[in-house]
Amino acid sequence: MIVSKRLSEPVNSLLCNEEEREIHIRNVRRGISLLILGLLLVSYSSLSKHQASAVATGIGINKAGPANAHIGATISYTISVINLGDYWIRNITVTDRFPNGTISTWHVPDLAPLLQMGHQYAIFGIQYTIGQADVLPEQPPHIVNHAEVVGYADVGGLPEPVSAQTDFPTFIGQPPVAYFTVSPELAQTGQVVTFDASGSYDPDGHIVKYEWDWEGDGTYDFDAGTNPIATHTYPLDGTYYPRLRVTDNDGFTNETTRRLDVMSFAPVGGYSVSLYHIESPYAPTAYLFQAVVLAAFTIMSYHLRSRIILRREKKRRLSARL
Ligand SMILES: [Ca+2]
Repeated sequence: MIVSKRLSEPVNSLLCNEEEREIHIRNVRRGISLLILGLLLVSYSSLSKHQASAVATGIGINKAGPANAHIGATISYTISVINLGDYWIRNITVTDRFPNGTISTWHVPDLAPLLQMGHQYAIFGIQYTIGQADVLPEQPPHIVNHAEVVGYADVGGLPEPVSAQTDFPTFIGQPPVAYFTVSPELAQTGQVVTFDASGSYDPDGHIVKYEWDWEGDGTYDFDAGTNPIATHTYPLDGTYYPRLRVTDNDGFTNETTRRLDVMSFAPVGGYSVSLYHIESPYAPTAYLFQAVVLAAFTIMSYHLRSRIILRREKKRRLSARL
């Protein structure tokens, strides 16, 4: 209304003097400027309303993956692309990038026009082994997986570019180190064997769980909680490979195993002695043996052919043979 009123002023002032005429000319110019500005505003406003009401386009990208991982671990991410509008989206390219420059690209089929927004259309899975170079220097240490999708919404035959991107962080921790000792290292059947995992540690946290697999058969038999020391008795002789699994406060685990020989002692005249063959790094050219006695014997000498001679005060001889 203001614009139109000022426009009408010059028409009514044609008979004014020269000075008034210049003023009116300036008013005319100002009025025209305001008119143009007003038209621009009206055009912009109507255009915005048109876009909001009639053109519903858009594309989204979501990603899922592990929140925590450690260097050397192979992790999996999934990427889903979502049509946020009611139009076909064509010529779609999904690009996935890690900090070290590893890039994966997918060219995917058109996204169909959908009756409802937010429909998830495609899922891609990628596997990735984390390297030291991937870790960003910020604290806490993490890696970022960047994914983006670009395409064109087919709006009345006119391609309208659509795109979306996302950054997915995975925090990097260090796994614990599993270590334990066994006492005694050569056990008898029925003897209580003590397992001590106090030497286990976590470089960037602490251990929250110790688990034991007594036979090394892959099944963990005992959850010791936060107690690093446990005991077990083997009823049968044999060679076992007890296994320890430790879990740290980030949920990372580590395992280790060691050999344990459990022997039945054959009594020899009221005393007993056993001889064990221990794995040797020099085999088969050299071997290691260990003798275990159940009484207060003193090993006086070892004979060839894997034979040992034991002697007590009474000079009684015992021998064992492999
Ligand atoms: Ca840790």
